Amino acid sequence: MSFSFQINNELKFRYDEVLLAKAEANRPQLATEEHKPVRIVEIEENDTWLGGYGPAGSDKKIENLSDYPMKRDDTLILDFGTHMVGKFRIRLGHKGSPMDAPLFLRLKFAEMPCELKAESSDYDGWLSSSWIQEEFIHVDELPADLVLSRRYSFRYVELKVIDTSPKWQVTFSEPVAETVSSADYSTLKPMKLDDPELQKIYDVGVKTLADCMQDVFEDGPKRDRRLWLGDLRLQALTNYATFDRTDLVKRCLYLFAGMTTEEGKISANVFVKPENVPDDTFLFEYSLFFISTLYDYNKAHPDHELVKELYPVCKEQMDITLKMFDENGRLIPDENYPIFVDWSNEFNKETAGQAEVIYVLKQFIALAREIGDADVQKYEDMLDLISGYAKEHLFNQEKGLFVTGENEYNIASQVWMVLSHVMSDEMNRKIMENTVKDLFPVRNIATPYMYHHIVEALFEAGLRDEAVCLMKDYWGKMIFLGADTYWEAFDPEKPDYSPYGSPIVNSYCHAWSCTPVYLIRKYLCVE
Ligand code: RAM
Repeated sequence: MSFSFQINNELKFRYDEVLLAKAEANRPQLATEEHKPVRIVEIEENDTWLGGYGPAGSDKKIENLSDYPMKRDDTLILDFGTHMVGKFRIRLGHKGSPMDAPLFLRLKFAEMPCELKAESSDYDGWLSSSWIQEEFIHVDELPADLVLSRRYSFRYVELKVIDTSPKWQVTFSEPVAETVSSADYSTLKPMKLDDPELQKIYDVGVKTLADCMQDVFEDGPKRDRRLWLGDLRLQALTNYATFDRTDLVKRCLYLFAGMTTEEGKISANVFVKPENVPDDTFLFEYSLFFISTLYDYNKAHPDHELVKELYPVCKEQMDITLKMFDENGRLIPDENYPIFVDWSNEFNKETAGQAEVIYVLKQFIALAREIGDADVQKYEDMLDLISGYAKEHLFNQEKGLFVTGENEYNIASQVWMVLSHVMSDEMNRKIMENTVKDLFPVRNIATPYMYHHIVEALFEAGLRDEAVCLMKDYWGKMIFLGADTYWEAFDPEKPDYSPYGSPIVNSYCHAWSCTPVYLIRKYLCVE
């Protein structure tokens, strides 16, 4: 995917009010909770933390917060102890002479300490700088309760006094984070693992999912704070293994189904505030993953009525996708409908894209059979053609690997072909063994989203030890680098990597990274 925005203003969307009313009816109640900071910290250079900065204890005690009057350029950092999603308030007082000038204050909210060290004025990435969680506020009269109206995603809050006056100082007391989520921990399926490392990986995954569960499955509560289809598919799978909020999945399915283009194409993401609006951005496989999400839902909670209701949306999308194949069954990619696979663009994605269609087409056929679609044979034939092309033209017998583009052999092609089960189980095992032998260690993969698929393919191919090892190396490394929740992007070889040109707008609680929970439940726990 190129680093550019898609702008398709001319596109017309259909709004299906019946489906959107059902999306509304499945809107979950959000629960709120109040949290207090656990300590005051300094942010210091520390190589063991992401970006080279970590929290360190301070001489200041949180219980004495109001005893620390602050003046021009003073800063203080509150540490809430773990990741929070919610609103922030604090009481402001003043000390010294009468208040002869307004207070000018900057507040910064950070999920990771390195965000506090980055200066927003230096930011020149391609995503809006307005995502940086920072407020500049004037207060004319003190004392006052500063109640910020926006929702933030953070563990740390930095209070920086830009100015008071030489005659008086500001004091702070009663900071509170009022968190919000639709994840209900009382419904959480408990998990006790013998391996403490895996237990930690599991628990951080649950926290990541919970903090992204709002009135839709958000991709990240810091950014983009909206419903993306590729993220939804993985969140829904993890949700079935944990909180099991079926209403939230249904709501998200109805939102996508209720707002397709006139030809039936499904957006990559939708906005729900202030009203439901589909984005004019499209990713090749994200559109398709609507079908997967419905298929997975029906597997977790069989619901024939829902399948019947949403099948026409699946069918239109599948038909749009199948038109992108030539008569031999080869996918002809369209750069205006990019195959995503991962944020990295350092590898060819065509074979992975072909495999993703096989993966989804099989699920689609299962849905078609369930509702008794008379066209099912047509789709079976397409599956044979597309799978046949993959086996005959893309698989190199000698290497035991799939090729892509100009004679390129990459991990993504193998992984998606294995996940699509285009080959036999025995062959899948060989392909992943060859992948480990010839293509590992993993390089130039930038997201937990793609690492998820690599680990899953290893499990599917029966390489359990390799799967566990990669999961520990990758998600374990995020924990080692200070993660309370998993990140949107992480390349262990380039920890400062950002798809957007600066880590200050990266999201450090990102739903598509919560999947070790699902993988552990599915492949390591025989319940
Ligand atoms: C980003 C978001 C989202 C992801 C897309 C492809 O904008 O982080 O989670 O699905 O990229």
